[in-house]
Amino acid sequence: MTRTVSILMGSESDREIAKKAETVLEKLGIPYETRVISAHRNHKEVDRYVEDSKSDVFIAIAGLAAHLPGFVASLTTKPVIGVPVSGKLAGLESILSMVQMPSGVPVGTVGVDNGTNAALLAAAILAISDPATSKKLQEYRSTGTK
Ligand code: RP5
Repeated sequence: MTRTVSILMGSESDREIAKKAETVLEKLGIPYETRVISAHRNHKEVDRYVEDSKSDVFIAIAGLAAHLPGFVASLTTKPVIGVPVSGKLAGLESILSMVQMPSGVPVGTVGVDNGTNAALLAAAILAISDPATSKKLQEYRSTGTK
């Protein structure tokens, strides 16, 4: 069965971070789809998207009062990886919104603007049940590529 990843971002302004994740997933041959979808502006759309999605892992990229990762996590028990985006407080506001999710609704959080690590973590999750992805991930990591 093909495993897929959804890359969600709160705004078009987050696109460069999403591209970092896309680049890694492409190198690892992991199918993905990317959407601009805001927890603040289109929450019903986010709800529908997550409900209907066949993706195995969600990467949610957001800055400022970054509710997207937490909202996605509230809608699914699949893994949600949050990527804080550098904003008014250098991304501290968004990193805290992800790291400080209440117990019971986790968002696995990577560093500020680190779409690369989000994709590598998503790949690591998929690799648990997919030997081909595991092999590609080991090769990628062994090259030291950032
Ligand atoms: C968040 O607010 C987005 O994820 C983005 O990082 C930030 C700024 O959004 P825009 O004002 O550029 O739409 O919702």
